[in-house]
Amino acid sequence: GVFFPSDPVISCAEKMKYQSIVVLTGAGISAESGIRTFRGADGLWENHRLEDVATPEAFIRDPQLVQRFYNERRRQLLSPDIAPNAAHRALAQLEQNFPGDFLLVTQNIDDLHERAGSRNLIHMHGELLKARCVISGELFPIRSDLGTEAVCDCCQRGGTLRPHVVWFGEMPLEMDRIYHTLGECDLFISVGTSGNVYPAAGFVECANMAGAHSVELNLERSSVGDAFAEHHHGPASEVVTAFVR
Ligand code: BJW
Repeated sequence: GVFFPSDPVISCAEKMKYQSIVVLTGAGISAESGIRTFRGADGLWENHRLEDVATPEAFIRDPQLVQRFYNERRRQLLSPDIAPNAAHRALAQLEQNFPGDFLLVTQNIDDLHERAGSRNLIHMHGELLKARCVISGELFPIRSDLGTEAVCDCCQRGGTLRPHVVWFGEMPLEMDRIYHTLGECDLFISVGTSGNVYPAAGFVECANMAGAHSVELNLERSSVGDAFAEHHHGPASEVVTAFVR
């Protein structure tokens, strides 16, 4: 339906009626910051489908290709023209002002939520600015190119560092904590995700089963749009800002 940004959907009084909010975000929230989404018209990278670079099989087959994909995205994320937008800031503000429990679960591997000031945040698909040793599991900050020959600080061996991201077929991170919080939330808000990738696409059903009110904020209706009780369609910078005002 038509959404008037002047309607304060979660007004101060509204906010008080909820005790526990879970917000799920996807690539759409970072689109207006200049970071490409995955399944948009320009969703290909060097003519490779996402499924050809974001899998453990791809990393075994062609580690250079996969490292290049993430090195390029790391370079872009750290370029001076990339910054959080109004939607990231609005969620950080909501967290700060909300008196109850607040958890932000992002599928994004960028750090724009942190830069906007979000605190209680789970990166369920990992973080672009970290590398992980496949032997020890130890994490290392990485702000430049990761090479296939990089030597790991913990085991002093080459070739053990991989991007700290969750590929298809791998278990997303901190799922116990996410499901536990979903089971107790009374408001679930989904922002900028197409609803094509599980388990995140199923979170709305968990929230519904817990009796929560569910709201979809996205450019368009997502693949799991029917599961939401309330929808506001438009660019995240507008709909999120208006919703949490
Ligand atoms: C805007 C906007 C603006 C644009 N404002 N909005 C159940 C059924 C079927 C399959 C499965 C299932 N359960 C598991 C699977 C398999 C698989 C899966 O889901 N496959 C599907 C493709 C069918 N899932 C997995 O493998 C997951 N693991 C798992 O389930 O483990 C369990 C297990 C493991 C082992 C044994 C047994 C069980 C892992 C999924 C990992 C996903 N990884 C990626 C890559 C991460 C690293 C990287 O970034 O490179 O994560 S894939 C990619 O998709 C990335 C994203 O986080 C994820 C979601 O994408 P997102 O955020 O929704 O982006 P888009 O582009 O799709 O959508 C953007 C939306 O924004 C659109 O709607 C736009 O309209 C909108 N938009 N501009 C507001 N300005």
